[in-house]
Amino acid sequence: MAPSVATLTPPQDVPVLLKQNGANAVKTSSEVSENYEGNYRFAPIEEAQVSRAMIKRYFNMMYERAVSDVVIIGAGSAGLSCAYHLAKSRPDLTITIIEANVAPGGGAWLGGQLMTPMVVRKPADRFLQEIGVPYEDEGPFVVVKHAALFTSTVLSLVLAMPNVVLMNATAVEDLIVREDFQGRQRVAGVVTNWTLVALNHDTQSCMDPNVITAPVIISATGHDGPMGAFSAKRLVSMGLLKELGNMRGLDMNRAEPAIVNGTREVAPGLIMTGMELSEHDGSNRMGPTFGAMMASGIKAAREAIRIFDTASIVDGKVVG
Ligand code: AHZ
Repeated sequence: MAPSVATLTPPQDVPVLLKQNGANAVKTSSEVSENYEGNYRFAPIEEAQVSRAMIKRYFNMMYERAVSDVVIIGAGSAGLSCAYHLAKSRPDLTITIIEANVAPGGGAWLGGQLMTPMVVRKPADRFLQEIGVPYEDEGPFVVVKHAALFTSTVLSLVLAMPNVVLMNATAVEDLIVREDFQGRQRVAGVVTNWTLVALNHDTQSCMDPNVITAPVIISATGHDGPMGAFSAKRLVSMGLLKELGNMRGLDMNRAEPAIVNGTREVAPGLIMTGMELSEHDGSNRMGPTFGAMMASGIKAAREAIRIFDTASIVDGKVVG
């Protein structure tokens, strides 16, 4: 019978790589060799080490982030721009991003009608400058040669920040709402599940979720997709919002400032950003111009900072 995983002796730690005279070959101990002439050898590993390397990190992360300072729902262009600005401005805050898709980025991997260039109206080009994304200047707007250049850049910057974690393939399927110190209904956390579970509640009996509490939730779930405008719709179904405004037709000149200037705490504890706001407020869509997503994300981060600067928060709860 195979020994139980618990009895396996893990191999020695992998030795530090030593370069040999700048040659192609990089050798460490006898076991490891970066040789592309047919003698490439990996450090030895036990399969259980791989499992444990992931499990302990992932579940430690879940354990630690069960109480977060900020939860951002959705890692599209608005959610990622918000995460970047917030994490950079407030490195003391723990920011947990929950993204339903396997691939973070939402609709920002492409421009319009599946074409690759991304149009950004000024002055949002300043955000591109800040994160180091090159563009062509066309006067009132700029064009990034491929939307994925923006998305991959902002994503990598966000993920490299020590105070940010991203749980993808994980859906927010409800909001935690409870009375605050003033007796108002306050959004105080999110209810999560693996997305594949969340999409299968109709095919199985009850598959209960998990929770993350946070004094500030930022919803950036967009307007379409399988769970689009999630928080806006849930506010309606639980009576915290009378009705959806419903997204209006396309009008770039109205839509972009409306989304940026309308970015706010739409219910106590819940800030809304990006195109989800168009469903909440009934503002126009702008089609493939992304400046509003960046600026709305920044505004959402600023709103979150305002809450942290003015509220009294103890153990993840707003108490004054
Ligand atoms: O997977 C969704 C996407 O990545 C994610 N999301 C949605 N519901 C979720 C849930 N739990 C976790 N319940 C969820 N994640 O949210 C992300 C939304 O990204 P998006 O790109 O769809 O929205 P955005 O507001 O960041 O950007 C909108 C871009 C648009 S749409 C548009 C138009 O139609 O006119 N114009 C622009 C610029």
